[in-house]
Amino acid sequence: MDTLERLGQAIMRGVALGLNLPGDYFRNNYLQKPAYRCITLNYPPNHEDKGEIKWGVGEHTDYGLLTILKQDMSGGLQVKTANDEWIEAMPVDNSFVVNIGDMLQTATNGLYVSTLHRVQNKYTGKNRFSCPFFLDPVWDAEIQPLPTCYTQLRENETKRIKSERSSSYTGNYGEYATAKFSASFSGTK
Ligand SMILES: O=C(O)CCC(=O)C(=O)O
Repeated sequence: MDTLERLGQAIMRGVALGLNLPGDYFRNNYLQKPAYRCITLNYPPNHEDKGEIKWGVGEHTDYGLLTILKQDMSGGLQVKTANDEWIEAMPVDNSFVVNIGDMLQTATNGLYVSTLHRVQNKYTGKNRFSCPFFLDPVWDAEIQPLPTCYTQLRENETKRIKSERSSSYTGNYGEYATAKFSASFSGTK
């Protein structure tokens, strides 16, 4: 966990510098005590049932700043491009996938887009395992556009940013995460 947190902080340092902010900006403002979580996911083999595709996890974005994902070599992770096309994020041995989360989209005023993704374990006939590490802001962080991002809302933003989700959201991260969690799991017991 400590190593992954250090990796996440290092990536966020690069993000800050790329946004013309001091390298320690995220560490000092959002990640003093990050709310990180690491979970292990097991996807049973997935076959089409009467022509209906069964998703191991349906399309969604992650709540926080970054997700650092270790997947096994099964394949099946798909991400949506800016052209609204689903593409396979095929596993590369000894590597991580890094997904942008909703809070980084909000903080950059839509300059960086949170990654819509989904999983279908359909290639190997065996269980698929993955291990995402979610690097989220401190629970009470106020999330709003960064000082260097007020005017950076790009004209070529994708439709999905304009229409939904978090780029219009400002407020407390904990409230956002709780509301999104409740909406995702409403109706479940
Ligand atoms: O298992 C995967 O590859 C993706 C897991 C996932 O949906 C997530 O990290 O939010």
